Amino acid sequence: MTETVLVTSALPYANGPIHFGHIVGAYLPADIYVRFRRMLGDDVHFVSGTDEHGVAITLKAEQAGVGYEDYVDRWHESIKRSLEHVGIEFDVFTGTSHHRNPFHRELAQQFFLDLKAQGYLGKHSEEQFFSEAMGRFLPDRYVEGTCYHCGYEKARGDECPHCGRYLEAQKLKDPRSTLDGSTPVLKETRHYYLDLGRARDEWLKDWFESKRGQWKPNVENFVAADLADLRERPITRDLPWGVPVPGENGSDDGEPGKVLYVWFDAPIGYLSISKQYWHAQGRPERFEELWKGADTKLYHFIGKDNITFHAVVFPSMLKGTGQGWVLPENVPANEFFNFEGRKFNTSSGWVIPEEAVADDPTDALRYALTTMMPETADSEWTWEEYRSRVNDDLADNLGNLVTRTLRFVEKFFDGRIPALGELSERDAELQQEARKAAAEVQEHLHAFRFRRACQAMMGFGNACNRYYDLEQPWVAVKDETTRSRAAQTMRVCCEMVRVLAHLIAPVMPETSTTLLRTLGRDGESPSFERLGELGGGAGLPEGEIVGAALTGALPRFVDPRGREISAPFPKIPEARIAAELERLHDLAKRQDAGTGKHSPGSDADATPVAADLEPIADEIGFETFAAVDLRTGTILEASKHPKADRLLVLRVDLGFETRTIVAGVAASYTPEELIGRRVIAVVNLAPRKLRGVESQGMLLATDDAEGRARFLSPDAGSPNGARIR
Ligand code: B3M
Ligand code: ZN
Repeated sequence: MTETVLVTSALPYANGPIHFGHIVGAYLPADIYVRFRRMLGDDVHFVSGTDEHGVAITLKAEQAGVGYEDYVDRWHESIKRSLEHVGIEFDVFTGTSHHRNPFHRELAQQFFLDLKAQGYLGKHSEEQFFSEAMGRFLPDRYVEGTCYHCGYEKARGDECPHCGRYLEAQKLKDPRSTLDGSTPVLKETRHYYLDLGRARDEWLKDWFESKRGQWKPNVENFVAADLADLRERPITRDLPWGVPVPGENGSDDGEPGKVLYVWFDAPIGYLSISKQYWHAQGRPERFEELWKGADTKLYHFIGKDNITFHAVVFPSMLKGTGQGWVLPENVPANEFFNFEGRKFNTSSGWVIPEEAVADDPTDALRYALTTMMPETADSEWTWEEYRSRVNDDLADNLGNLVTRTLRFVEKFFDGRIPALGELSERDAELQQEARKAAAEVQEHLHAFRFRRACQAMMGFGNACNRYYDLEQPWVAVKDETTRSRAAQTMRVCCEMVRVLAHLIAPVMPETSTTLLRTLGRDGESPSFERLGELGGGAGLPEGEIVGAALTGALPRFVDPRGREISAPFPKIPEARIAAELERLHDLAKRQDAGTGKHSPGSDADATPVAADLEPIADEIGFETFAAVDLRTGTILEASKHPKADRLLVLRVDLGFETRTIVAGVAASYTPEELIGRRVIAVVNLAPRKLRGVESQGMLLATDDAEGRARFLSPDAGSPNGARIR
């Protein structure tokens, strides 16, 4: 019986590039699952898009000096391209900001109003840190102070990295804002709260119990722990960017200056993106048919850090509206994926560079990533493992079978598929293997065991190669009396290549298509139906020319970029891996030096490299650079800011005048040591008040390995006021 299936992949934040850690967590498994369910004939709808709200995006756009919409647009495009590069094919991929998806705001507001009408929303005031310098509330994680558990001085408002405890920001000692260095004040603000406790008591716990044993153990354990300690959660924020809190009539001014918390609106994005799609298709009714369908099965593919929101909070929202939205059937979350022993980290460059794999077949990447997937525990990408999977599994196993079969048929049988004769015992055994593999692959994919599914595919490839070796067709073909046996062997091998082409389709869709085309089965849709049946209506037609779609005397393969290659999966040479490892080794050395960590063999005298290398900013024209007026100067006076511990007030001689400049360097320099210090100042920046003192410029500085500010100085000889160019 076919099913209606909704598959979602976590909406990536539109504030940075996506790397293989994300891909292997939530996108590749979803894409494989979608392709698999389609092979079964199910009606599948695959949705994702970018998550474009939240405080991080708001701040980053402001820091970059770009409008919120422009900022998210840039990352939206970049993320979309990266996902396409690994062959992730969504039905729809848009996002949650209003200009990209006009359905989102309204639907998120409707959720809010429905939850409110059902009595799920409370509203009350609490004190929150507020930066007077910036005129805005500070999210907990942007407040730093001394931990009230362990005394660690750089604890964050939401947790202490030293003792690992969760903190209540309001209780931090000596709080300071990490955004502007000011000492924040506590200020009252009113927010809406989602009553998760009520959801748990009324149905959530029972619902979860009913899922026990069906979800992955890593997910079940996580949710069980969440349910033990479930309280109300604030779902609004004081921010200028997001979905405005709606008024009763659905207007945008329910609470001026407040928006819905990003984790409230983001999962609604799955629905609003789908709604947008069906409207564009001219079938708007399809949206609710799917998302309220009694028989719809909903699957959320996510990484482990998103479990609570998808398995506890979002279901509570869906059900709490009383609108009959479908609840998730399963939340097959993955664990974390690392890269050569460390966390993926885009800003420090600890990622697999795109150019390092740009020439590899997409399917080689997809396959290798799938075999390394962090399905039940954290796992990692290593270059050695990648090389083994490509060389051993794809080149020596799958590729070898395909190449030698096609070449043999080409050479000895005019490239035509030989007739099918009586099955020998060995033929029948292999046929059994094919049926078994088909059953196993399906079983594993159904249970989200993607790694095991790959093993079953390759296990079958091995069985085929063994068959070929035992049959020795190269001997049989030489003798007239056994030539028909060689023909039968080749017929069986061709049939098995076809079986493999179907089995690998969810993981390696391009290769599947190429193989089917090679066997003259252009356009055959991958399926598990009657796999293993040979000839007749199910198998290959006799006399069909293999390699027909390909060129040259011997079968050739064409890679995704249209280049001819001699085998479907070229081997990765050892030297390539060595080069990648060397690059990482150097990077690790520099990073460890930068963070003051001792690494064996590191050169103590070498200039430390920034621990958190920032990516290079977008290219600018010379005019943009020239528009910044930089001058040399000398600090004449320095004193503490009367109201902000982080700030120093400096008087700087700029040759043409002396200016007051406020700098957030009190943690890095004493006022005394700065007097007489040569500096470089930006002199055409609009003046800005910092905690009541007007700053008439900015001094150039960078950070040292400990994160302390270091001023830049001109070489001796340049008078104050000289222009820097
Ligand atoms: N954007 C967090 C993340 O990218 C968040 C997921 C939203 S899914 C609705 O990990
Ligand atoms: Zn602590």
